[in-house]
Amino acid sequence: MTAQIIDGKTIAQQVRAEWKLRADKLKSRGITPGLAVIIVGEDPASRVYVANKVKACAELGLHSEHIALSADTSEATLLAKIAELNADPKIHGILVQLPVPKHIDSDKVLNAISPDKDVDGFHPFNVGALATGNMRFAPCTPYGSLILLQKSGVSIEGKHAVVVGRSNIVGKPMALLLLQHNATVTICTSKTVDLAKFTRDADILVVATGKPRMVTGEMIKPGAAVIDVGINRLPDGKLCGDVDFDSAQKVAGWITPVPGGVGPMTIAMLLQNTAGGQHRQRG
Ligand code: NAP
Ligand code: LUD
Repeated sequence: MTAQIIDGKTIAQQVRAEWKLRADKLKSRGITPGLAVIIVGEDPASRVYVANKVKACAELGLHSEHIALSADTSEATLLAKIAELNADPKIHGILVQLPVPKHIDSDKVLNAISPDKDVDGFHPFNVGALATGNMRFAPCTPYGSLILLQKSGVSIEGKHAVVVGRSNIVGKPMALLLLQHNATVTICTSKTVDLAKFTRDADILVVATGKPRMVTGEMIKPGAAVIDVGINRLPDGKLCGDVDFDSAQKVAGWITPVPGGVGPMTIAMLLQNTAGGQHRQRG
């Protein structure tokens, strides 16, 4: 079997085109959704992602503010900036790109963003809403991964979904979204004993570990849908996922490539959360 490649770039483009139409309609009613993206420090990958987010906003005709703060910015300065944006009526979405430098407490920062402008879906209020089945803003990367499965015709209900990784930004919200769609969900971590026993039983396998090519074809159930969230830069400068694409694609039924899989969806879902969530500030 050779897997069907899930083309994240094309699907992200479709999502963006749908939201362009809706953003145009909002504009004709005098509403321009606005996103503020804050980056602290000089991490090259983060800079690329943030620049792409701001560019994507412009393409949709959204208002955006790109706030680049130096790596030595104090936590207090960052919190003051967030407070200012919370009160700014032009801004409907606020995102602080992670990671932030070590001297800043990321939980404190995420808690400071108004839950009504939390387009990343990382505020505990929105995390709780997702966990109780009352989704408001879903985190962009897992939400985008869910859309990839749905748009590829992968059925979720009653299927065994295995999520490898339990981070707050990917693994945990991914598991909650799959559960919400009636999958039977298993979450694996670095402490899981005999990982392959679980991955081999997965109809849907989502891998978000940050370990280059750690899931190989022999760990995958024939015909499974494999979502590779990982983005790793190899010494030769090339990107690779957490799944060994070459061996996995011979076994899987569907698979996302890296690049061109989940990454572009993260940005598309951010646009959706910004344009689709703007009503939360208009009462
Ligand atoms: P993270 O915070 O480092 O979490 C990694 C998770 O993987 C942890 O829960 C860890 O378990 C688990 N893990 C590590 N090694 C493992 C192993 N050998 N077996 C089983 N589980 C293992 O990473 P993250 O933020 O979730 O990101 C994961 C990957 O996705 C990274 O490559 C990142 O660059 C990428 N990413 C991509 C996007 C995108 O838009 N495409 C967005 C976000 C992240 P413990 O909890 O036990 O330590
Ligand atoms: N922090 C994210 N930190 C890192 N890949 C992203 C990402 C686009 N607050 C906050 O944006 O959602 C976030 N919110 N994240 N990430 C990772 C994570 C954050 C990662 C990849 C891409 C966003 C992306 O466009 C392209 C692809 O996979 O095809 C490749 C881009 C390249 O480097 O060539």
